[in-house]
Amino acid sequence: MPDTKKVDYSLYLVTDSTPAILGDKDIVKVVEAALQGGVTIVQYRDKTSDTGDLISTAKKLHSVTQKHRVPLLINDRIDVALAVGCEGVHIGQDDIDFPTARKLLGPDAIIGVTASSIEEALAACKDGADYLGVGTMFATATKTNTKGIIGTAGTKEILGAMAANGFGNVGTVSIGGINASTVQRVLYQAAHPTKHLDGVAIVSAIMASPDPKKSASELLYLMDSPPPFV
Ligand code: TZP
Ligand code: MG
Repeated sequence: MPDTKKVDYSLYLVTDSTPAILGDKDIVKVVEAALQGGVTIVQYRDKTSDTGDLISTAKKLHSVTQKHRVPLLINDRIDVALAVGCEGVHIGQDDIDFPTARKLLGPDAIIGVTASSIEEALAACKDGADYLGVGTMFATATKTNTKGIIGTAGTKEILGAMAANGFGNVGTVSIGGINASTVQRVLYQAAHPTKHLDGVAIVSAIMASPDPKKSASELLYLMDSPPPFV
């Protein structure tokens, strides 16, 4: 990855627009508060809105992320990322293939891929993914159609395989069930001696919080503190 693409993955916010998580709050206000609390990268993930609404919301989100000098990625939708001119996309195993995404978005875009196994992780690294969303860490109500719950042990194996195959420089964020009660355990237990996680991806612990700014800053504080059981 070129140096110009240095990205801080440490506190990676994934949005959710469903009433169960967002309630009747304004997504842009929640994301802005989370940015004030220290979120370092944002993924706009919205599985239900039509293309016009996706583009209009993504444009609003992009103006707040730009203000905070934080990248905005779009889940699944290359077309939306291109329309908005944001920094990249996140794609799953069943979405557009990586080479096509890279061709459409160009070398400077940040492209992340979900990986649930060593095979998926290494394939995405070989394709040239900038980072991997590794998971699902723990079962979560936010996404029930997850392929596999891999826990800290599965995550550690993926990190070790990445480093062993020369992909230690590819970013990694863990996703699924990560909140203030689990974040320290995730970072500590999933760390492989040759590669540790670059960050954690969070949906409900920030998007559903009554105080997203406080929740984000608490998560960052916990990430910087050693777990109490060490
Ligand atoms: N992919 C795997 S788990 C997940 C996604 C998008 C949702 C994680 O949500 P939460 O609320 O942080 O557990
Ligand atoms: Mg997807």
